[in-house]
Amino acid sequence: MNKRALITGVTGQDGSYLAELLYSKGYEVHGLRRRSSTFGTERIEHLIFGEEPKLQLHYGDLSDGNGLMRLIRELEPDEVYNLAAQSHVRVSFDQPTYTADTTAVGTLRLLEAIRDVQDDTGKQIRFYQASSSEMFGKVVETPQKETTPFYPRSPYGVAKVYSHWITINYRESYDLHASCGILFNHESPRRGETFVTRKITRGATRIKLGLQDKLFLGNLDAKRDWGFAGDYVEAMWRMLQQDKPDDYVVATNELYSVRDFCEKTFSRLDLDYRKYVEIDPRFYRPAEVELLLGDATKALTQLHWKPQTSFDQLVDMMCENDLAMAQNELLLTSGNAPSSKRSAA
Ligand code: NAP
Ligand code: G4F
Repeated sequence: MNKRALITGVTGQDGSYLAELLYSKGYEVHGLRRRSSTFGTERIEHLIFGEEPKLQLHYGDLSDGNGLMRLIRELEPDEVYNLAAQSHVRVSFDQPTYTADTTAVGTLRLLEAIRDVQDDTGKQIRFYQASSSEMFGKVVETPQKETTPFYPRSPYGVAKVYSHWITINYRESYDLHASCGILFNHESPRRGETFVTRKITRGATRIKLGLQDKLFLGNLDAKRDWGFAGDYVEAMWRMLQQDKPDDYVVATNELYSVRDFCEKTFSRLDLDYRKYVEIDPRFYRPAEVELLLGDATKALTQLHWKPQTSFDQLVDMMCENDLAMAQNELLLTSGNAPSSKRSAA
C-alpha cells in the first residue's frame, strides 16, 4: 500500500517541492493549509487541480491543537513533515508572541496530536521537524555542525530552538521516530519575495526591464550558506527513511555575502549593482546573524545526501524565472499580457 504523508506549510517554498517529491515516490500526499482571504496556493496549483489531484488539502492551523488532533486521527499518516512556521526573521522582531505561538508551541501541538494517535492506535507516525541554522545565531564555532551549541539572535531563532528540543524530548520520552533537519538557507524561484535572495533577483530583473529604479536592502555584509530548496527536500525525506531517528545539518559548505549575491545577479544581467542598490536602515535587524556556514558531513555519510545545484546555477535559475515574470509584468502594463499568472517554477 502507498505510504501516506501530511505536510504542514505545504503552500510555502519547501512544502511545494516536498509535495512534488513525495508524489513522485508514490505517496498519497496531504497538506495543511490555513484559511486566508486569498487563495495563497500559487506554488501548488499544478498539484491540486486537474483530473487526478496529486495533493489533497485540509484546512488547519498550528495555533489550533484540536484541529490538528482531529486531522491526524482521520488521516493516520505514516509520515508528518512539519514545515509550517512564521519563517521570517525580521518579522519575528515585530511579532514575537505570534512567532512563538506558531513556530514554537505549534510544533508541540502537532507532537501531542501524533503522540495521542500513536498511543491510541499503535500506528507509528514518523515526524520531521524543520529546524534552522538560525538557531546557531551568533556562532560559537565555524563551520556549524550538529554538536555546535545554539546562540539564537531573534525571536524566530529562539522559537526554532524550542521546537528542536521539544522534538528531541518527545523522541526520547515517548519513543517517537522524530528527526530534525538543521537546514541552512535554501532558495529557489519559489522563494518568498521578502527574503533577500529573491528580493535581489526580483529587483534586479525589474530594474533591467525598466520597471523599477532602485533596490533598497539592509546589511550587505551578512554571509550565508545558500543552497537550492529542491535539493534540500530530498534530505528531509531521507531522514525519515532511516531505521533510527536523528538530527542532521543540511548545507553546501560554501559562503557568500549578500553583496556577492547582488554582484552575481546584477552582472548576470549586465548591470553594475553599485548603481542601483541603496541601503535602507529599515531592513537592519535589532540583532544580526553575521555568518552561517554549515558542515553537512553527517548527512553526506549517513544519508548519502549532497547538494546537486551550485551557487551559480541557483542564481541563474532564479534570474531566469524572475526575468520571465518581469517580462509578463511589462506586457501587462502595456495591456498585452499572455498570462497574469506567476510562474510556479
Ligand atoms: P515559507 O515559504 O515561509 O512557508 C511557511 C509555510 O508555513 C507556509 O505554507 C505558511 O502558510 C505556513 N504557515 C505559517 N503560519 C502557519 C500557521 N500558523 N499554521 C499553519 N501553517 C502556517 O517557508 P519555507 O522557506 O518553505 O521553509 C519551510 C520551513 O523550514 C519553515 O519552518 C522555516 O522556518 C524552515 N526553514 C527554512 C529555511 C530556508 O532557508 N528556507 C531554512 C531553515 C529552516 P501560508 O502560505 O498560509 O502563509
Ligand atoms: O533572506 P533572509 O531574510 O534570511 P535569514 O534571515 O537568514 O532567514 C532565512 O534563513 C533561515 C536559515 O538560516 C531560516 F530559518 C529562515 O526561515 C529564513 O528562511 O536574510 C539573509 C541576510 C540577513 O543577514 C539579512 O540581514 O540578508 C540580510 N539582508 C540584507 N538586506 C536582508 C535585506 N534580508 C532581507 N530579508 N531583506 C533585506 O532587504
